[in-house]
Amino acid sequence: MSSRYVVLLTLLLGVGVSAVEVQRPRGVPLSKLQFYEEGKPFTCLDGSRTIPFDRVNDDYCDCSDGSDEPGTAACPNGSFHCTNAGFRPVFIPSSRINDGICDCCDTTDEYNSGAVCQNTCRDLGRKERESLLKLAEIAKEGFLLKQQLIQEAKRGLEEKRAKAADLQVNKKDLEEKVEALRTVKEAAEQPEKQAKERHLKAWEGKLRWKKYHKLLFVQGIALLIAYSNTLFYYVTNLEKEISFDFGPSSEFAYLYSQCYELTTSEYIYRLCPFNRVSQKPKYGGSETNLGTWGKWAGPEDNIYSMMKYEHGTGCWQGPNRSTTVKLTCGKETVVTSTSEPSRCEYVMEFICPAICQEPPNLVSEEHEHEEL
Ligand SMILES: [Ca+2]
Ligand SMILES: [Ca+2]
Repeated sequence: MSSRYVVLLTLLLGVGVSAVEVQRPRGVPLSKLQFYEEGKPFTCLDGSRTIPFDRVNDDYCDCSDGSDEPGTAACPNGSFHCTNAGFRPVFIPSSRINDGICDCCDTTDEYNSGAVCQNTCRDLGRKERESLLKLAEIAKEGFLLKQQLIQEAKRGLEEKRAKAADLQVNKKDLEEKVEALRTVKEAAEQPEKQAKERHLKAWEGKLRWKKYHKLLFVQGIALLIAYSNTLFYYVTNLEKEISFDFGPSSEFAYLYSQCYELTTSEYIYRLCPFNRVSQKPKYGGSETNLGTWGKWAGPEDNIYSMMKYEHGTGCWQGPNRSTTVKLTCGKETVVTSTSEPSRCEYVMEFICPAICQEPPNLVSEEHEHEEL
């Protein structure tokens, strides 16, 4: 069938192809048009043989790769190209040509089956553009939020680093003092024991306490030791926090020490980023650990797109529970779904602005008639 006929048929059927239709054999994409020269012998695209041009689309399979029948169902391995002007071009297996089911949104696969197909390409294209624009809008707002998060994280972490460095100095100093006092305290608690250390002798010598003085002194030291333990704990936590990988610009730092919940019909899931994931039955029952913070686990080119939480509560006769958290861009920070695609391995979808990338300019990306 000549390409001229295809165009004529299309016009007669009134499917309204408004784009400039390049004449070509049915089912051939523009990118392969050069191999189908009207009137010249055709060489199968795999090079296996050369045939006269009138055997292209003659409904008889001549090429082993199916390339002589791009527009009929004659070859079992052929593929048909729908131009789908207004939407996305697509290849379908040639067995779907004239099978009575509308596969191409431009209706071109059903040219001889009697099936009544509506051209839905423009509608689909419009919907796709609308949803892309919407996504771009979200990405844009998310990306702006991310810039704020980066600024805040920078300030926060700088403060914390300075504080940690400061406390580190105090900690050393305090450690020494506490150590000395501990010895004094122990000695004071055992007055009958002969003091052996020099500084202890000095203390004992200077202060001839009565019993209750001694008691007060011991309690005071105990308090001081408790205080310094709290301080050590605080410093250790602070150091732990600033040692986390919060992303290239610390954009994920705001998630630290936060928790996000998702309630399903049965469970309450809880994600505490950089800490742990858990699951608790909605109507009472104990919590199950679905994994503690392991690492960033996205693909090499986007490593911050996934988090891995490992070594959760063991499954009966199975592995320890673990959770993969998939991050997608959005204005809010929220867990949107959880699932258990394979036993004891959970997947959590998590939206947060920190993962947003600078959105591309969509206006320059309109490609209604792009060909594959
Ligand atoms: Ca043929
Ligand atoms: Ca079809």
